[in-house]
Amino acid sequence: MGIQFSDSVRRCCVGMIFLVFITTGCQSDVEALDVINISNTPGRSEFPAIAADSRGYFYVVWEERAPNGILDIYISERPLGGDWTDPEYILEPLTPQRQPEVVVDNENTLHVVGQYSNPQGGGEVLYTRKPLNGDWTIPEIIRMYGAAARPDLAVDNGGNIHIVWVELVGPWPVFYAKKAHNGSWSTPVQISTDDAFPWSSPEIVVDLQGYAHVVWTASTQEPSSLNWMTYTTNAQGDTWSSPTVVALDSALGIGSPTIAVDNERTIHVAWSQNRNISYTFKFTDTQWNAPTSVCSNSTVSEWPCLVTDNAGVLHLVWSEVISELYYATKDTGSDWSEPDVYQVTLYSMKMALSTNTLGIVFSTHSETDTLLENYEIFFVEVPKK
Ligand SMILES: [Ca+2]
Ligand SMILES: [Ca+2]
Repeated sequence: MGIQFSDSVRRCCVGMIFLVFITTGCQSDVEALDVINISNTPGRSEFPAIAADSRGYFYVVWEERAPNGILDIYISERPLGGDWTDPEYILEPLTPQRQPEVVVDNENTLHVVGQYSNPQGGGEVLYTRKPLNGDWTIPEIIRMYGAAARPDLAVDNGGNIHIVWVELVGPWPVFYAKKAHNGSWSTPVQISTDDAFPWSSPEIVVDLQGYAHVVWTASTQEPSSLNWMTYTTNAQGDTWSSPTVVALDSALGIGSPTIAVDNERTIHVAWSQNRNISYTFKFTDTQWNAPTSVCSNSTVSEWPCLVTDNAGVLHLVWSEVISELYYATKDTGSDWSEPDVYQVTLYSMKMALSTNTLGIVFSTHSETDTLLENYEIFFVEVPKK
């Protein structure tokens, strides 16, 4: 009996060693990161977004619920080699404002969108911009059904602003509108179909020619276990293509879509599926390639963020079991690199690429907040590979 017991223990240990080997298959050395609390406010700080300008500044906006209940969009910025500024609100008294997004154009003008609730309680998209060394402009309001939510924006090389958002009515249509540089807003157009009920907020990028590319996750409105990634573009002569399916999952497993487009107009998409991060791409005039897994392991990989740089290199970060940040790159024609691994507890995140670093923001409660009410905005910086 004793010998059999030892044998089974030995088999078990060999199995465990093998399992450890498997589960750490895409890992390298783990490095610690400085986690900076850039909000430090008594209110609940959530929904951060980040952008970087050509001077190496990072800008972070977020939704701040002050102790008096007022919801406002706050901003903090950090010059290259400097410290974060004290948070300040962008606009008052046009509140409540929620769910901000920020981009920087090639003149280093900041552009911000958010969701604004008008005095009648209707949801509208709010837009404002701030030229370098200037002030925020009087906000412009884009209104459709009074149920706007989760806007996203992108700016092209010509300074045109492209926005997408969801109206929470009927089949939750996804809308797009464009503002010409120093011009006015176009009439919003619906870019979703009625049978593709959006699950996630739409994500938009623009290419060098100024065309927009949009993804979101969708399902049918009827109870079903099927969900999919939807893509559409206006790259065919300003008319929007019928949304196409990038990837499908039979157990509602697709989430967190993230999209990038490079200077060759190749469109890249990543998302979370079956505890892993999936990736695929297409050229402007071809179909989507079959999705591949960026880094297959048994642990939970989620919240991917994808950007491309001017050299066409893809930079992808994601969270591994919440406690680690993985960072992989992909050069044109190559496979994904072995990920760099950083020890940091983070949740749903946003990322911006600066000259030599990635800036990453996320929201969670502070360590001293035992009631889990005072959420803060945290920033970490990772050397660019
Ligand atoms: Ca706070
Ligand atoms: Ca995994």
